[in-house]
Amino acid sequence: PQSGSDDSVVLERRTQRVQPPQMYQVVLLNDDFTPMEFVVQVIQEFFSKDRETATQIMLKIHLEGKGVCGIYSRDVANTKVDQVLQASRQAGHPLQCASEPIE
Ligand code: TYC
Repeated sequence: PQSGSDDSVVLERRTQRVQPPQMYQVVLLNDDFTPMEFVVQVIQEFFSKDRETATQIMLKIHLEGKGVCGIYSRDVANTKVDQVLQASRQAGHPLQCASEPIE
C-alpha cells in the first residue's frame, strides 16, 4: 500500500506470477525412404505411444508431411530429437525430427 498526497491509499497489486515454461512439440517429417515400420517403432519407443496410436501418427506424417509425436519442456524435447536422430542414423534411415516452440 502507498499513501498518495491526498491521503488516499493506492493498493498496488503484486501478481508476480511464475510463467509456465515454454513448451516444444517434437515433430517427425516425412521422407520417401524410411520404412513405415521403423517410424512406428520409433514413435512407440521414444514417445511412449501404443502401437495403434503410433501407427496413426506415422500415417498422418506419411500423408500430410509432418506430425506431432509429443509435447515437452525444452530439454526433454531436445533429448527426444537427439535420440530419434541417433537411432535413425544408426539404422541407416534419413528420418528427420525437430522440436518447435508452441503458443
Ligand atoms: N513415407 C515413408 C514410406 O512410404 C514412411 C514414412 C512415414 C517416413 C513417416 C517418414 O516420418 C515418416 N516408406
